[in-house]
Amino acid sequence: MPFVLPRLYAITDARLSGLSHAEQVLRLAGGGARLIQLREKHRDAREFFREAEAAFEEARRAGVPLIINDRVDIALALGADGVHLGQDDLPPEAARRILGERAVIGYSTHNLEQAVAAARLPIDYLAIGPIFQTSSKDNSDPVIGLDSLRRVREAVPDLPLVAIGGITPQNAQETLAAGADSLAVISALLAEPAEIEAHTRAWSARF
Ligand code: 3NM
Repeated sequence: MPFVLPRLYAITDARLSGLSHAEQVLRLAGGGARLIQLREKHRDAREFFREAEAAFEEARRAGVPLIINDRVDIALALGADGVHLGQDDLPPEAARRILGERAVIGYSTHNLEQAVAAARLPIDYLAIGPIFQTSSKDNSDPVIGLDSLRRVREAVPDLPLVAIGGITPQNAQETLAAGADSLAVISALLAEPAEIEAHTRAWSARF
């Protein structure tokens, strides 16, 4: 059975929010998030693992699936629901061998060619971006825009598709209309830490 993505795909960012991953999970889940990815680009494996353990506990308590960005080892050690891989991480085939059939494996792509190639991989969903300008990713790939998103949707009709990069309440509707099944969001949820729950609730209610 294909993995069904919720409309909102929340991603943590400890630098932007100034909060632990566990606290972000608590607030995002409190606002109704139905899927959360832990993304940590600045800590070593030991520190990230410790944080991820605490965050996983919160996610389990809230009944929200948790996906680990980049780190197959941490996903496996935690027993997390899955992993999200970039173009420079372990290949999805290897992650599948390690994590097994039941794990959710997502994969980042940044242009049509990568997205088409990804359709042959053992993945559960495809991410494409950045759709719009973003300041949440270092060395981000060129912005691809909604037209490219439409082309990816046409070329890869059968894989669940996550749009990422610069998605806000203002452009969310047109991003869904261009073919995204789900919207991955960092700053529009986390930039005001005191409002994470309220913003997540507003997104969840609207989409
Ligand atoms: N990946 P925001 S863009 C983590 O293009 C990430 O693959 C991207 O954050 C990609 O919602 C991005 O703040 C940052 O723009 C998304």
